[in-house]
Parts: sequence; structure tokens; C-alpha cells
Amino acid sequence: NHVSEQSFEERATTTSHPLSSYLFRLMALKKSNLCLSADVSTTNQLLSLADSIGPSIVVLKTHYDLISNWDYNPTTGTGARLARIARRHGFLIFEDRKFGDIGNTVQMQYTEGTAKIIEWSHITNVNMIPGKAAVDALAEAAIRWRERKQYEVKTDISVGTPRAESIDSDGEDDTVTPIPESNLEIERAGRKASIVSITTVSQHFEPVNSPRSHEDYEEEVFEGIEEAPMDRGLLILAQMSSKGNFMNAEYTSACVESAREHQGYVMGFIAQESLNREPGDAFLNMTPGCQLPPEQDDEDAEIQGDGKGQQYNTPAKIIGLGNDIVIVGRGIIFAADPVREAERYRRKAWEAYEERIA
Ligand code: 5BU
Repeated sequence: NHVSEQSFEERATTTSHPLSSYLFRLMALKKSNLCLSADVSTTNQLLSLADSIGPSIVVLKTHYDLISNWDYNPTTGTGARLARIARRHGFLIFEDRKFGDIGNTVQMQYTEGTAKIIEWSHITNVNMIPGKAAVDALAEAAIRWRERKQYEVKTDISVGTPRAESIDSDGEDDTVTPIPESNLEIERAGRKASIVSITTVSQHFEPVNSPRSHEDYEEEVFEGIEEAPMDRGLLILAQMSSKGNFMNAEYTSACVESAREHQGYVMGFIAQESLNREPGDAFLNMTPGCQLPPEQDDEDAEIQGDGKGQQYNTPAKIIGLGNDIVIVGRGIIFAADPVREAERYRRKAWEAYEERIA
């Protein structure tokens, strides 16, 4: 359809959602429409995966409740550390929380409780089974959160800690980690870049098995990538990849309707096909259930499911159907060389996109 033929650069300028616009620009810049589903079991596995695959992806999807030792500390915990890695490599974080309760409960689950998802995850998603009120409630919570954040940044509530907010312009609270004065001086591409993240990450990290040094990433990635805006976005779960799921056409249409009602907050869908159906629609479609056949095999070979209901399609098929971003978990994580495999997925998905808009 109309939207699938537009380039990501074009869509960055036409979307009304600030985070979608940022993401489209990121996609064009990194030549990537790949999301890694980082389904691992420990904080260290999650953070080193994020650091090593970071250059290939534009979104990293989490299930925070799979992490056995998730650290809930808002400034030094797992979410905050992941957010710093995201800032350094230039990708967005998407907590695949699939909220599915009454409005009041989802608001509290989103902004309060143990994980405080809204603090570290740019994007989350909702299962619309309870009705549209869940989307309304999450949208309201995001607006309130943003107002509070803006107030905190404006009034500099972090009294007594090093002033890092001039660097950390997305408003996420980095200010507790002490930052050596010299690091604040470094300027890149006309703006104070996330050098601060490199310092804090190397302070916290055991060596990661990344093929390139931090300096390389910085040179390569930071030219042209600005901080993500202090906005939050939602994806509506409109279609699933699993066999025999109950999301029928009527359900999917209700999801599209709800998205149209909240264009400042809803970025788009988790779906198996593009759900931009009417001329005014300009949503993002992200698609799980993606694997490639092994490198030596026939590229068009059918891919078996996982024996637990998951069904797979190739990046070429998924992107060809008008979806924008492929979500890949075990296809990359379980590969002998995940960094190399991530690049293979990135290349395939990107080629499919280029073919689509040609
Ligand atoms: P896989 O290892 O690539 O199969 O992982 C897929 C991920 O996407 C996993 O985290 C699922 O929870 C998630 N997922 C999915 O597979 N299918 C769906 O329809 C939705 C999410 Br929604």
C-alpha cells in the first residue's frame, strides 16, 4: 500500500509521533530494520548481548521478567544500565510487557511497582483483550510521566550530584553516577555526546565479547545520531505469530481504530502484515516470528516452528508484506556467532526493504 512504498526517511517527516520519527531516522542512518528479542536469563547476558549486537539493531526487545537477577534500582539497576547502552549504540528499548488488565491496574504496572517500565523502556505493548480503556489508560499515564520528567529536568532536582543533564538531554536520570570532569568536556558532532555512557558502562561492565572497541562504535554510530526524545510509545498487539491464536480480523480492526484515537502515543502494531489500511494511516508495524534458514541452505526453504506454537517467516517475506521491523530472538541468540548472525539478519531485512520501496 501507499505507506509501504515510502522510504523510512520520508516516513520520519510524515509521522506525527516524535519517537517514531526518531526511530525512522535511526533506521535510515544505521540501515537497519532489525529488532533483537533479547530473551536471556541474567542481567549480564542481557547487557553484553545489548552491547555486542547494538550496532546492528534499532530496537532491543526485553521481557524483564525472564531475567532472574533483574536489579530494580532506578539509577544503577538493570533497566538504567540497559538504557545507557541503548543511548550509546543508538537503539530503542521495547519491553514486551503485553499489558492486559483494567486501566487502573495497567497504569500502576507501567509506572510503579518493581520494574517501573516507563523509566527505562521507550516502547511497550498492550494486549487489547480487556478493551480500548487499557490503551487510553496507558496513554494518560505516559502524558503524566512526561510532564513530571520535564518538571524534574527543568528544576534540576538532582542537587548535590554531578551535573550531567546537559549531556543527558533525553531526561533520563543519569546524574547519580559520578562523572569525571574531563568527560563532560568532550563534544562530538556539535553536541555533547554520550561519552558519559561509555564511562559509566565501562565502570559497571566486565569485558564484553564485542569484536570492536567502544571507540570504534562511538566514531561509527554517533555521527548524526541524537538522543532519543523524552517520549514514550505504545504498540498494540493486533496479530500474533503463534499457531491458532484468537486474534481474528474483527479484533485486529478494533486495534487499528484504537491506534487512530491515540496517534500521539501509539506508534503502531505488533502484526504479521501492514495495518496501514486507510490513506491517513502512518503506523509502524513490527513483526515477531522471524528466522532465516541456515546460511548454507536454500534461502527460500520453509522454516519449521519451535514445537511450542511459534511459527516463523523469513525477513524477505515479512518485510515484503509491508511490515517495517523484524523481531528476531533465538535465530540470533542461539547462533554460533550471534554478532555475525545479527548482521546477516540486518542485511536480509534491509535488502527486502530496499526492494519494497524500489
Ligand atoms: P523467537 O526466539 O524469535 O521465536 O522469539 C520471539 C519473541 O517475540 C519472543 O520474545 C516472544 O515472546 C515474542 N513474540 C512472538 O514471538 N510472537 C508474538 O506474536 C508476539 C511476541 Br506479540
